Amino acid sequence: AELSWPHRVRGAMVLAACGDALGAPFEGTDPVDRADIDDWMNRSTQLMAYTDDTASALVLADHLTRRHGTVGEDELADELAREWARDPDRGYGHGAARLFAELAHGRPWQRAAAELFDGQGSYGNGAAMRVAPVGLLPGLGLGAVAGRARRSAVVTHQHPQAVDGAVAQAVATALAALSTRDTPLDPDRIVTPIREHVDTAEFQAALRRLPALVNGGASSTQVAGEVGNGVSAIQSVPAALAAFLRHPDDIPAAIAFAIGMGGDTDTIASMTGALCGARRTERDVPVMWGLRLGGASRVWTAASALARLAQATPGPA
Ligand code: F2R
Ligand code: MG
Ligand code: MG
Ligand code: MG
Repeated sequence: AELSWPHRVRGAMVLAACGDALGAPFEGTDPVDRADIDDWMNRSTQLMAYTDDTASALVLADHLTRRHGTVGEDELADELAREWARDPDRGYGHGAARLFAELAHGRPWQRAAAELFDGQGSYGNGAAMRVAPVGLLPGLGLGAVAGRARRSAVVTHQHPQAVDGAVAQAVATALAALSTRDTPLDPDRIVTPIREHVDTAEFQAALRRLPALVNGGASSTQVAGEVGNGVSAIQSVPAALAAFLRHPDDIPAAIAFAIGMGGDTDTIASMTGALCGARRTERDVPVMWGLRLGGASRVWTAASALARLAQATPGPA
């Protein structure tokens, strides 16, 4: 029988944090050393630290819990900036750090976020890397998930591809959480509904090639070569989705695949972790990863509160 919904919420939150912490030492490395990844993932007993990805996902999870699943842009901008100010050394992007410093000085998010990168707005994956909690409350449907993802994104990321990245990752998380464990996943049946919710032609195109790549058994290196492994949303979000679709029911294999791509490894592994955890639940997360995760109790507390909300709101049982 399917495990109940709250287990999937805790699975996604905990595995997103573990993916972040497992990928962090390799961030910016390309190519990565497979033996080093294997040692760090499967043999090390060292403490591991989560980064900005998890710090901001926890802010969003707490935000949703407090607001019964809704997103309030002004409040969220303030909460993200306060988390950055409290703990600025978690490896934030340069644009993100500059933005949060401005928000902390009282500048409105609308203007500060729009002015980043010469007025283009950030196309980084910062809105996608924190968005999983939105996808874990799919009771009102995928359209509502997409809308909340958009609202949660624009407070920091105004480039349309960054917003699409958040929408795609949130909808993917919802679909993973709604999927039946151990029943083979058809990549087309995941990617098609995600494509219905993204706006830009560029993001559409980046997603369109995933099913063929995944069905063709592409390696980590091949996916990175085709899709990219960089800090932009348009590369890293499809990369994480590919890692999940290649190994939807094997958590260590999916995380190794994600880190094996190189590049933005903490973020790709974290987004992969959210998807795998939403499908598999927290019971399938390797116990040693949870023991090694610094700040695990903060993750568990936020995840459990969100899980209680998920159970209390409409949606799958
Ligand atoms: N920032 C990092 N990693 C590198 C530094 C960490 C280092 N290891 C350390 O020890 O401190 N990781 C984190 O940042 C990514 C999320 O980034 P976010 O939140 O989107 O930030 P930002 O600054 O807005 O965008 C990231 C970079 O993308 C480039 N960029 C974005 N928009 C651009 C545009 N319109 N034009 C040109 N470039 C643009 C810039 O280089 C930004 O700095 C995650 O990987 C997270 O783990
Ligand atoms: Mg990070
Ligand atoms: Mg509002
Ligand atoms: Mg990163």
